[in-house]
Amino acid sequence: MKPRTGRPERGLLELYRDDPERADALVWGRRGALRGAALAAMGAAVGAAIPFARRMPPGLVPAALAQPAASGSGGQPNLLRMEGKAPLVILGERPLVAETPEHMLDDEVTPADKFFIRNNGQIPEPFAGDPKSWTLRIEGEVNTPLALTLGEIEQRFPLVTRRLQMECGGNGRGFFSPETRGNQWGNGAISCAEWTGVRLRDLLQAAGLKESARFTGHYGADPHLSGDPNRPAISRGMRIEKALDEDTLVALRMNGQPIPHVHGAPVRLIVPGWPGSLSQKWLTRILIRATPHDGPGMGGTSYRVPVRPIVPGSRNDGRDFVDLESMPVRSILTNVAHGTRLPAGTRGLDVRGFAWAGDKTVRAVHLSVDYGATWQEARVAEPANRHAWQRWSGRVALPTDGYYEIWYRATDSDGRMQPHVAGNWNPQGYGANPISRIAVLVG
Ligand SMILES: Nc1nc2c(c(=O)[nH]1)N[C@H]1C(S)=C(S)[C@@H](COP(=O)(O)O)O[C@H]1N2
Ligand SMILES: [Mo]
Repeated sequence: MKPRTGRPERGLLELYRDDPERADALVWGRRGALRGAALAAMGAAVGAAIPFARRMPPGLVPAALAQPAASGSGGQPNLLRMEGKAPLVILGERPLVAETPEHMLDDEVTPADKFFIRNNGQIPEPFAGDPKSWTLRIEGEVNTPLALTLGEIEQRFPLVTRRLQMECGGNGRGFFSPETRGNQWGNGAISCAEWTGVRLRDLLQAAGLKESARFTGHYGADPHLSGDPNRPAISRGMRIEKALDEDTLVALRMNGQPIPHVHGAPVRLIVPGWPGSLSQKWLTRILIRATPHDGPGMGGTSYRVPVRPIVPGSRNDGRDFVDLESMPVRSILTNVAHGTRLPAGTRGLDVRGFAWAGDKTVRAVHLSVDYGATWQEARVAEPANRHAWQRWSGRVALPTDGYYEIWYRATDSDGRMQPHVAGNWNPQGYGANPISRIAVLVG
C-alpha cells in the first residue's frame, strides 16, 4: 500500500497536537492512543530527540502514541484475573476474550497461563464425570457413525505430540482502517503450544468416509450467550483436505497436561495455521458433510475475505468472498516490551521473537530502526515441526540516545511479506498483518 499522499506534510508535534487518535486511525489504523501519564511523558520525549526523524514518513504517528491498548504501554488495560492465567489484556467480558501482549510470548512453547482466550458463547460448566467418559461423535457422510469415549480414543488410536500454532482469524484486526466489527486484537491472538492427541484423519478413517464426504462441521458443549440450548455458540467447518492433514488433531493434552477448562477441556480440535475458530473447544461432535457447513460463523462475511478488494468501509454481504483458510504471514517481538526505556548510552539491542505463516513457513525476517529506510536481515530458525512458529533473532544498533521504533517484518515461503498497511479490508476484519513495530527510548 502506498503512503498517504495529497495530504499536506505536517510535523510530528503538530500532528500529535491535532488529533492523534484520528491521525493514528488514518495512517496506521491503530486505536487506543494517548492514555495515561507514562505515555504523555514519552510523547514529550518523542518531541525532543528522534535520531532518525529525517526518515520518518510524513504523517506517521509514532508507535509510542499509537499502539493498541493490548500492547500494554501507558494505558489502563483491563487485566484478566483468573486462576492459572497470566494477567492477559481483556478485550471483551461477555463473551470473555483476552489477548496476550507480544512481550509475554517469549517462550518457545506457549505455557497455558499465557495462552490467549477467545470465546463466542458462555464458558460451559466443567464436565462433572471422568474425562475419559466424555463422548465424541463422528456423524454424517460416513459409513459407520462413531460415538467414542476419550478413553476408547486413547486406546484405539496412536497418540502424537506436535508444536502447533493456533491463531485467531481476527488477529491484527485493530490495524484495519476504518475500524471493523469485532475484538480489536493487536498481534497477540497467537499461541504455539505442544499438543498431544490423535489425528482427526485416523478417526475419520475408522468411521469410513463416503465418496460424498467433502466438508466438516464442528460442535462444542458451550452454551450460546443467549442461553438458548438449540443455538451453538459457534460451529464452523472446513474442507475435508484440511481435516485429513496429519497436523489436524483431536487434542487431549496441552503441554503434557490436561487441557485447561477455559481452553476446551477435556478435548478440542487443533487446526493449525487456519483461523482458530475451527479449533473447536469442548468438542462433542464432528459432522461430515457433502456441502459446506452452515453453522454460526459460516457464510456471509464471517471468516471470509474478498477475492477482489472492496472499498474500505463499504457495505458488503460477502457473497463473493471466500473462506479465510491459511492465515497470512506475521511476526511478533517478544523480549522487549513496547515502551521500554533503556539506559542512556545503550548502543545496541538484542531482539528476538517469532514469525509464522499459516500452512507455509517463514523465509526471512527483516528489522529496521529508521522507519523502513533501511532493513537488516534477522536470523530465522527452522520450525520444530510443520505448523510450529519460528524463532527469529537479531541485533539492532541505536547510534545515539533518543526515541526509536523497531520495525519487524516477516516474509513467507512464497515471498509474500507483511505489508506496510493492513490490506484487503473486509467488514469483519480478517487478515490484517501490517509490519509490526515497538517503540523504545534510550536515555
Ligand atoms: N466451543 C468453542 N470452540 C471455540 C470457540 C468458541 O467460542 N467455542 N472459539 C474459537 C475461536 S474464534 C478461537 S480463536 C479459538 C480460541 O481458543 P482459546 O480460547 O483456547 O485461545 O477457539 C475456537 N474454538
Ligand atoms: Mo477466533
